[in-house]
Parts: sequence; structure tokens; C-alpha cells
Amino acid sequence: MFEYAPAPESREVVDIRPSYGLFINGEFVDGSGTPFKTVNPASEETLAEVAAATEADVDRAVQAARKAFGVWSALPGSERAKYLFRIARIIQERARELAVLESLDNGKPIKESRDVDLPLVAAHFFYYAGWADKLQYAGYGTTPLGVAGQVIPWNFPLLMLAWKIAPALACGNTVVLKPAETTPLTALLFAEICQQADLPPGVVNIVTGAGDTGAAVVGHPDVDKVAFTGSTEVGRLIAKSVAGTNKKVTLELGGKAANIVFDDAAIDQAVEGIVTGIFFNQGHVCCAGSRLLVQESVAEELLSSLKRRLSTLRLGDPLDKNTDIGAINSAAQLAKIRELSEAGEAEGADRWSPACPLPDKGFWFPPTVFTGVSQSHRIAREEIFGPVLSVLTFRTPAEAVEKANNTPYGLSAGVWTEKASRMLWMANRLRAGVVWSNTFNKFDPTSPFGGYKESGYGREGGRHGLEAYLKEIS
Ligand code: TXE
Repeated sequence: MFEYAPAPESREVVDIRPSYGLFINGEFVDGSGTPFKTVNPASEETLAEVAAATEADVDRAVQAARKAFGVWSALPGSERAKYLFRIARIIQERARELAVLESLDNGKPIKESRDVDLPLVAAHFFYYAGWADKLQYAGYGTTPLGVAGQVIPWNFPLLMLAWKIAPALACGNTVVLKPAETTPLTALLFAEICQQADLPPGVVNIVTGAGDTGAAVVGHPDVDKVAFTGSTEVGRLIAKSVAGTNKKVTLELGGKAANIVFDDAAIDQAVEGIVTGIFFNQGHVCCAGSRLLVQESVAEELLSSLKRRLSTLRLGDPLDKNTDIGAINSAAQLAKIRELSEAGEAEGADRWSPACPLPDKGFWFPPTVFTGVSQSHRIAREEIFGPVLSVLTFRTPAEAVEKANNTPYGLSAGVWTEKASRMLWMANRLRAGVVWSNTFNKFDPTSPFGGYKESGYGREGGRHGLEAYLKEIS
């Protein structure tokens, strides 16, 4: 049998310092809080100690951003574009280093950080660089909001940073960004890239810390715009904390997307789409296709094909180029996935995983499929945010729509059918910000992304993403 076994990517390509400070006004400075450790979830080894920003530190960062706003917003768009293009090019030059660091801190397979995350990160900076000098000619208002306070999660640390920082800067805003506490390292390497690009001090500030640091960022009175991606619970807290202020807010929260397969779909392609939909990034994806809705007449065929495919997935070392499924990001997330999976069994669904040895150290969960799931089960209703698929069946398109929309969330959906008329019929009825047609988890900087219902509000990406960072839009 042919065995493809390229060497693992080397940890040595990235120089991880033992400790990191906050990035304020163009410099790394000490934080006043108690530093915290960030670990490699695949080995539980400490990667580095990271400064924690207190309210006073956040205040310093916001003041630096406020001061820089005067300079940055006064630059012609073409000048801001030059900085953004420069950042994009440095990201491309340092892509290998960034990808390895992302996989070490997050646990995601290197082939994903290398082939998906990093190219998209660079693409977002290129795309919004292209907008910086065209806003007024494209009929947009050109008045930035001021200081943007941005709080991001751990599932796509660098990509979420790019979604937030690139449009903010293109429109002339300055930024205070807080990365998630389990994945702060690539944001700090990005801070070094800002220095390398000679970005004026204070335009980008990175404050590391836990939820209290995030609360200090969004609650700061001199922050004009709040952008948050994370849990629906924290999103609600943020919405309450900014109520009655003049802050403009975008929230991108959880999801429980339906991936809907009709009997006329190309089954092999649909199987690949289901795998990408829920097992990409260990299922740590807000728009993951975590509910498979399959038409009853093809359910058996599709499931046996899916199970065969899942038996070929390789779980293990995120730096191994063969790895398909990496580590779960944290012990807390692993506990949540375990708890919900146990609830699935207790509620009577059938649990299946391929034979899949798990490494002794680190946080791991095998690809898991639940069949016999009913709509009232917790695994059909709650966001698991792990490699766990809940399978339900339907008979008619109307039933598929009803089941797909039977969720408090509304971020994404996928439809697999060879009939264009059916595709359009479904897309017009699914209450989801994105409906993928014969594909899943496809992202592009030119497309807007965001939710309905409890998945949040506002759009990021594309020209719609500019609206979140401009005072008026005509
Ligand atoms: O999210 P949190 P957690 C979902 C997913 C996951 C669950 C919990 O279901 O299992 O949320 O994950 C910062 N004010 N998603 O606990 O706490 C926090 O420090 C301001 C879906 O990691 O929402 C981090 O930087 N900020 C999601 C960020 O919020 C606060 C991605 C996200 O953490 C804060 C992640 C506060 N009061 C989890 N408390 C998606 N939509 O992609 C925490 N934070």
C-alpha cells in the first residue's frame, strides 16, 4: 500500500518567547494583572506566559488609540492602503511561522492553518486595502467611527483578528483588540508585524487577558465601536452593557447549522461536504454543519458512506501534515463536548465513532456521529462546538425547512441537490445568514457573513463589512 508520510512541520520555524507583554502605542509593555499561561492543547505543555491587562492597562491602550485616531483618520485612503498592503505582504512572507504558531496555540491541523487560515488572513488585508482609497468613489461615507474595541474567540485566532482589524483600519478607525485567553500568541506576532510594517504607534493595540479584560475593552467610555465574536451568553452581556450608549455594535455568536442532503444530491460530494462541515477545525466553527438533515430515502446509503469516510480520518499531532483532526482547544471545551455527548446517549440517540486511538496527553475527542436524534434532544438544539454530528431525517422539502429553522440560531445552512429550482426554493426559506449550495464552510473576503436570531447581528466581510466601521453610508 502506498503511504504518504511527509515530515512533520517544525516547531523550530517559530521563535516563541518565554513571556509576552501587552502591545500598546507601538511597543510591548508590562501588564498590571497576574500573567497567565497559554498551553499547547495537543501536549498540555506551557508555550509562554502572557501579560494580563487590567482596566488601567485597557485605558492606556484606548488613550493610545484615541491619539492615533487623529493621525490615522486624517491620512488619505491611498496612504492607509499602503500600510494594509504592506501588512498583507508581510503576512504572506511570514505565513509558515504564523501557521505553525497558530497550530501550536490552538491545536488545529497544520494543513488547515497553512492552507485555509493563513491564505484567508492575507486575503482579508489585501481586500480591505483595496477599499481604503475607494470609499468615497464607491458612494460610501468616509467618516470613520473612532476607536474600535474588538474581542475575539479562540477558534480562528488570526482569521478573526483579520476580519476585525482589516476593515476597521481601511475605514480610518484605530483598534484595541483582545484575543482569547487560550490563543493569544498569533495576535502578539501580528503586533510585531505591525511594527515591521511601520504602522503608526497606537493604530493597533493588543491587550491580552481573560473575560474581565474583554469587559473593560467593550465598556470603556471612549470606545466608539464594539465588535465581538464569541458565545451567545457573552454576546448578550455585551449587548446589555452597551445599551444606552452611542456605541455601534456587531455581534457574531453561536450556531447550530443544518446541512441538508436531498435524494438527488451527488452523494460522494455531499459526504465530503458533511465531513468539511462538521469535522473541519474539530468542529470549533460557529457556522459548522452540526445537524445533518438527510432525506429518508437516501439516509442509509449516505450514512454508510459517511462512516466509511470517517474511518479514514487521521487524528493526532497538529504539526503532522497528514493530520485531519487536531486537538480540542482547551480542557473546558473538551468537558463541554463530553457533557453534551453523554446527554445525547442519555436521551436515547445512538453514538458512533470510528476506531480512533487518542493520544495520552492533550485534549482529544474522536469524530462522533449521533443517529436516531430527535429535535428535542440537547444535541439537536445546543451548540456543541466540537467534532460531533447529529443526524435527523426528513421526507419533504417543507419538512427540511421546518426542521432546519427549528433552532434559536441562524448563522448558516447548506443544501445538497442537483435541482437549481429546489436550491433557490430552499435558500429563500432558510433563516440563515449564509446558505451554501453544494458546498460548506466556504469563506471569501468579498462575501458578507453574519447571523439571524441568536447568532447575532451586523455583517463582517465584503462591502457590507465596511458599514460597521463608518459613520454614515450613502
Ligand atoms: O466563549 P466566550 P468561550 C461558543 C461555543 C463555546 C462557547 C464557550 O459554543 O463552546 O461559546 O466558549 C471574551 N466581556 N463560541 O467560553 O467566553 C473571552 O475572553 C467581554 C462560539 O471561549 O464568549 C474571549 O476573548 N468579553 C464562538 C471571547 O470573549 C468577554 C467562538 C470569547 O469567549 C467576556 C467561541 C465579557 N464579559 C465560542 N467574557 C463563535 N461564534 O465562533 C469573555 N469574554
